[in-house]
Amino acid sequence: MRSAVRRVLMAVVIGVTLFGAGPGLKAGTCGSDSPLQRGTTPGGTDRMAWWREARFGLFIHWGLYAIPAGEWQGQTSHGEWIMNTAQIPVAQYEKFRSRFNPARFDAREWVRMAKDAGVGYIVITTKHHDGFCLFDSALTDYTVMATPFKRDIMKELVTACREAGIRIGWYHSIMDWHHPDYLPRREWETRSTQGASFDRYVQYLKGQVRELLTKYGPIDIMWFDGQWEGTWTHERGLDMYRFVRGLQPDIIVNNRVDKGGGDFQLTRDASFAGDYGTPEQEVPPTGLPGVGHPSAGAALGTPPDWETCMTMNDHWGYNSHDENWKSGEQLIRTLVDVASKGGNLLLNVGPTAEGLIPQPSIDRLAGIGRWLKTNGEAIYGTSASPFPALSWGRATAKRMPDEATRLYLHVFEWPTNGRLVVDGLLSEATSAFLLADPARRPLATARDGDILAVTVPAAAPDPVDTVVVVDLKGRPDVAIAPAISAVAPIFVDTLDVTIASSQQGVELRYTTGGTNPHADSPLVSGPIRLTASAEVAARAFRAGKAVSPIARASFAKVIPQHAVVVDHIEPGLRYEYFEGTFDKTTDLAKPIKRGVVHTFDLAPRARASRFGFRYSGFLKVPKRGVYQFALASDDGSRLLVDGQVLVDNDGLHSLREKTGLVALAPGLHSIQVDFFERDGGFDLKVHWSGPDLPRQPITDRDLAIAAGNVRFR
Ligand code: FHN
Repeated sequence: MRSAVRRVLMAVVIGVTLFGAGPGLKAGTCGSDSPLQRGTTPGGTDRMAWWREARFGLFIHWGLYAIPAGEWQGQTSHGEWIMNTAQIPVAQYEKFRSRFNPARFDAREWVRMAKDAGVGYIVITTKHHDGFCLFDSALTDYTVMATPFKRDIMKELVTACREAGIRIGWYHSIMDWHHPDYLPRREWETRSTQGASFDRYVQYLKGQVRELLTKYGPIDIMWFDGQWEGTWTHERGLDMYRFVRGLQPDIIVNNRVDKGGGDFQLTRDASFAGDYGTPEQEVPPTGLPGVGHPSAGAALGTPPDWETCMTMNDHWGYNSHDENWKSGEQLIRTLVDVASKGGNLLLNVGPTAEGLIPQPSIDRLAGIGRWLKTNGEAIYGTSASPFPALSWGRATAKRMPDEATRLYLHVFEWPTNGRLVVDGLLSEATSAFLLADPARRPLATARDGDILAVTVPAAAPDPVDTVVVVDLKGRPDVAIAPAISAVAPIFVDTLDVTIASSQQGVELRYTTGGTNPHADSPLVSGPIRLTASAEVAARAFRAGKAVSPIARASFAKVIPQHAVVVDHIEPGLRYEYFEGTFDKTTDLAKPIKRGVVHTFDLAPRARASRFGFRYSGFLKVPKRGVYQFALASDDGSRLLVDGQVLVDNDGLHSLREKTGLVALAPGLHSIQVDFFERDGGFDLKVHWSGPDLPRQPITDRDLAIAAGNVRFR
């Protein structure tokens, strides 16, 4: 396909919302069929307030899998997935039930340990993917009540939590490898799916959620998981969120109730249910839309709430061979890193079959508790750092009375010259001291241009993280490059570019030819309309003096790709179906079946794993303009428009979305999507958005196949 100028960009567009994010969740009271609420109770108070105050939770993965403790037939790398990873048939795995007798389980001891560690809430597995329930359920005998232990562990734990003033959350897996109605079966399984009804399974799932939210008093969190398989849908997620909130309106629900998890398992947009995002085993970097320092938040609205969950070694469930423990120092710094970006840390322990928390976990929790005993003020109830980054550590912050701000400077790398340099801090410091100093003896501060220097002791009082407190007059005034944003970095006619900054009381000045803005450059007084390609630069000024770094962004005017002429079209999308063990879509070679579907539909597959599709046809582009294509898949996928790869989401991975931008003329453009699934969950979603086209799935009304000759203009 020729075109004079063709710009196809693989853009992960940071910091902008392209063409709108679809219908958001509407505020309103919560009931089974009423609109959803996000973050507030029916009375309008902020349900998340206690959760943000807590900042630190304890995750507990416990169940029958603690009995094999990671080992099966000589393999010692299993964890809570052992039933699946060791391919243990249901009938054989069920036998662990008669061996589950954690005689040394003591709920009060667990809660005391959590409280001493400085934990504000506990989230425990009521049922993991293996389907075994640690609570007394009337809906199945696959519970702890049918074991020699015969005690309702959830009841004992929730009682101990309430006595100790610790909040409690239920982890509950949507995916269930035991229930006969759950689909899909594991690939290696031989159980028939004859008569299985996923709808009936969802009734069972909701019935147990009802038990968990009506038999144990007020519960603070529902932590869903196992949402990624194709049988669980966005519609079911919305319904479950409403159902849970209808049972306990003040409860908070994580985003794995629905399918909206995007990069870092943060919720892609407000059309998905869930009160907070759930990054796993990683901490999102700053700079993601709404995540991290206020400049992102300020420009994009309130940063979303999120919580990183993390293991202390390499397994969630107990593995007796896993000695790869993170150090106490690493865990403390991870907690600080998460808090400095505005998130919570949910740190995991995997108790043994006897009901004991492993000693290395106990030791690490105790060490975190000792650090928090001295420095908890710098974590609990804090907000994200006002700095994009600090070379020597992290920062957290708190609003103080009379609009003052308390900064907590977490120093990991102690200065050797006794001078802690805070670069870019323009605010006036009113005082400084070491948080660990009971006498709060003042530390001297000095300003040197954009730098605030604090005189500190020669040696770090705490080599893991010494907290230096700096009190500021007013809100933090930090030299942060302005945010330059637009709906896309390419355009066909005109483009409105927005320049914003979280700094108060500044003039934003800009250039469009790439030169450095100066005090006499044009003033930003609203969106800047581009009619030609431009290198935009922006900087903040106060009384003629530059008070921020320079921000830069490029925007390209492009010529839309021509449409093709097809003599005769029919509705639909051609597909080729493949079976095999693939690592990437380019492995799709010999199709075993062909046909026509209405849209990107996996239904023609003959099995639930090791299969692939190639879809091809024509897309009816309604208007001239820039279009964004969003391709979400588990496992790999690629999307081509007019024969060019526009989105490459290939390889083995869990559900994730990538996007691409392209300028198109109105009319028919060839579209191809390649997809493969290896094992486990699978899903494929193709969305697009463009001029007067908010984000939506590509459906049969947008697609066609050629029934006649295709001619390129
Ligand atoms: O498959 C589970 C896994 O076993 C564990 O429970 C983690 C914890 O967040 N969640 C799923 C993996 O994403």
